[in-house]
Amino acid sequence: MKAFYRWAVMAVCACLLALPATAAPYKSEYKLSVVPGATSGWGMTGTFFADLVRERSQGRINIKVYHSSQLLAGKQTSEFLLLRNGAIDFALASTINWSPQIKELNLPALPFFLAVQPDRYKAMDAILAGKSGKMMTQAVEKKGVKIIGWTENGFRELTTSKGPITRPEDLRGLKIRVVGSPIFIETFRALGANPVNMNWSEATTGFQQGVVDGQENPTNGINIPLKIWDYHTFHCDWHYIIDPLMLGVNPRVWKSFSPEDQKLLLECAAETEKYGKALSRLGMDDGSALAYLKSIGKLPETTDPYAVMEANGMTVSRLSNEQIAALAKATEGVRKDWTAKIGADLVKAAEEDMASV
Ligand code: X2X
Repeated sequence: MKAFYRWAVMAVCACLLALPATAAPYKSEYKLSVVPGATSGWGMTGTFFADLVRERSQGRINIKVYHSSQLLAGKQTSEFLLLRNGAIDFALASTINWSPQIKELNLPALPFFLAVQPDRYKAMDAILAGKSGKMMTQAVEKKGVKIIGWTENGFRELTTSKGPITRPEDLRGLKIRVVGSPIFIETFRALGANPVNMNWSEATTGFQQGVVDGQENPTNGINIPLKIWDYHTFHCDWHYIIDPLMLGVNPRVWKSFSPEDQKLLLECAAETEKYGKALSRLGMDDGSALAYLKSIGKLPETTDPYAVMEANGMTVSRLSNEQIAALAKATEGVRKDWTAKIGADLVKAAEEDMASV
């Protein structure tokens, strides 16, 4: 009898070893994380990607978007770790929220680094297409998440309830809500403000209750969909940093897709890049965003963000180059300290990429 069992176990093992190595079956649902809500430009971009993938894969790859930090228990800076360990399959994520784990991702948050460029959108595109963009992608992949594309949440503009901001002096003593990432605290302290960390999931309540005097977020992506004018009536167009978005995938999930499906996902990511950038730049670039959204039949109702803000009672301060230069000067020390933390080679590569346009 014993011999029989031994034989049976060996036979089963042999059969298992002889089985062809088939790929793991696809999941019935892949979870994609997005920090803000479904009506934000970022949220719409996440939905665009998921819909496109479902359509092109004829339903084989079913990505469900979880907006409003639902998969993160409200803690946006834990997203990278949850994606890496597989609790989340995909994320359309801001460099800001992953920068506590990946120091290179602080590059786009270097204050006034892009704002002083002759064409700030071209500068961003040059970074993503150039050596510095590759260096950021590699830094993320080295830490354990696959990047399949980039897009954009937009340049982050300041909104406040206490009066127009055009000079560093105007910010003195103002309580400003910022994301829980150290470079933000240092930037706003350098400007004389009093920065307060708050997760986005709690920020709107904070604005409502007047816990803070201001905040910074992209105009088309967040401020307009949120109707920021309900809380803050002053908008300062200072373009002080940009918020690029990454399309990240858990590497084990990525490997489970067939080569054809990996190609399909990369193609969908490339279209998502164009869509997300156009949404964020609409009414603020040379007209390319408007033309693109028109061409794909996805033009929003309003195409002039400045008119929308003014129609809703906001005072919009569009800063001159001199005013931006004065604010940039006040944050010189932050750029210097953070260049060392980010890596001088990466900052230099970005400068070279921007100079190439
Ligand atoms: O928290 C923010 O301000 C937001 C929604 O823009 C980010 O997640 C970086």
